[in-house]
Amino acid sequence: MPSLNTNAAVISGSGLWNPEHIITNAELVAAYNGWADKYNNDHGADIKAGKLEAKPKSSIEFIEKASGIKQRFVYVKEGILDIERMRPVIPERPENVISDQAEMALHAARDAMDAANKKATDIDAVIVSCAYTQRAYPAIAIEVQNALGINGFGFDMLVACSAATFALHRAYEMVFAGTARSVLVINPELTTPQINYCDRDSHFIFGDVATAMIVERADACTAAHCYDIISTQALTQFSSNVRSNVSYLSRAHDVDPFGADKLFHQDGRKVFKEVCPLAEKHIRNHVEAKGFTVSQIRRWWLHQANINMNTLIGKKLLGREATSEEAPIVLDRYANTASAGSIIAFHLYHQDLKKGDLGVLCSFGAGYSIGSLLLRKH
Ligand code: CO8
Repeated sequence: MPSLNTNAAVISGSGLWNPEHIITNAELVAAYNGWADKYNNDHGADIKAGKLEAKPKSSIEFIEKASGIKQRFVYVKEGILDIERMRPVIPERPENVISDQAEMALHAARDAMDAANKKATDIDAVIVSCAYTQRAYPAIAIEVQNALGINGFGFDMLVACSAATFALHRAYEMVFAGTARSVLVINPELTTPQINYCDRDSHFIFGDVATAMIVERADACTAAHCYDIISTQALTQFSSNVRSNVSYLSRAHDVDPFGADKLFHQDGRKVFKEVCPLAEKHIRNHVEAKGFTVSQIRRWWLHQANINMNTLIGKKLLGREATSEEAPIVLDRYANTASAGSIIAFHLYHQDLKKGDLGVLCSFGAGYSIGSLLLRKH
């Protein structure tokens, strides 16, 4: 590794890959309601006797109004809409075949490397960071590193909604410290296997996608669009209001490894109420600590969990509603993609900024966790 003496780090490229399959709200609601009807019919006697609660119906109007989501990309569509199954069919691959998440990651990684004009030999580290990895080891990052022919090292990290921003923080610190010239950060968010498609409150929330970014030394950057990382800021505060108990311990606990509590579940109302003020305060503190005001921020690449959350945070920050140009929304097309949402927003809406324009990239959600980066077009 060469000895490095610069501390300026930039984001020099981003990448995005989405699966080819889409599920609309109408398709999802029809499947859920079909399943609920069957459940209520099959358990009619117990429901009548008060031993079981009837399953309530979902609605397209509710989903769109409560979340802003209109459709989601899914890695595999087969099985999700089958009322006898209600989960995707993803055949297990043999150990000598690339894993699903590494394959998703590679698509986004190549896109980001192209945007940054970087070859495998320019990169010293790979971080795969997302809400779940499909196995404990070997790291998905090392599999991707191997597939791309990158020297150096790779590791996986999990921080739910803030996996992408927290990984960018680590990449920034590695470049800053001189332990890597260039870091490839990838977020293969394969969320659909963890969704309870029989839960009306959460069946519509998530989609699958992969995003990637290159963080490198400013003096090595040759990209057309490059962003100085002015600073990073992170906050975590423990909460079980968004939780998944999926665990290798289930085998020892003698519990159902696929029980409802092992899948994504949340108290969405509480998350909304508690996270919005936390995120607003965090972002304002971050911007002002660096001597700027929020009115100087040209673009907000915010976490994409719920449109009403983003509208409220925008209003709290600016004292008015942010325009779609200032704070772009992608969750209507992509749904909540765990940590990838703010990276998708950046990827699709960054090229129009002018030299010197400021932007904030910020995630907020499970943990709770909030991660922000203050960026300036180079
Ligand atoms: N159709 C019709 N009615 C419904 C439905 C539905 N599908 N779902 C709920 N309702 C009903 C409720 O039962 C309730 O009825 P009642 O008033 O009779 O009790 C009524 O509608 C209103 O329900 P809510 O108060 O729950 O509705 P909200 O307006 O709060 O909207 C949301 C629900 C959309 C869940 C909203 O609260 C929200 O988005 N909150 C924020 C959630 C959030 O940001 N969570 C963080 C997500 S975590 C993350 O981003 C990454 C985690 C890791 C990835 C995991 C991958 C699997």
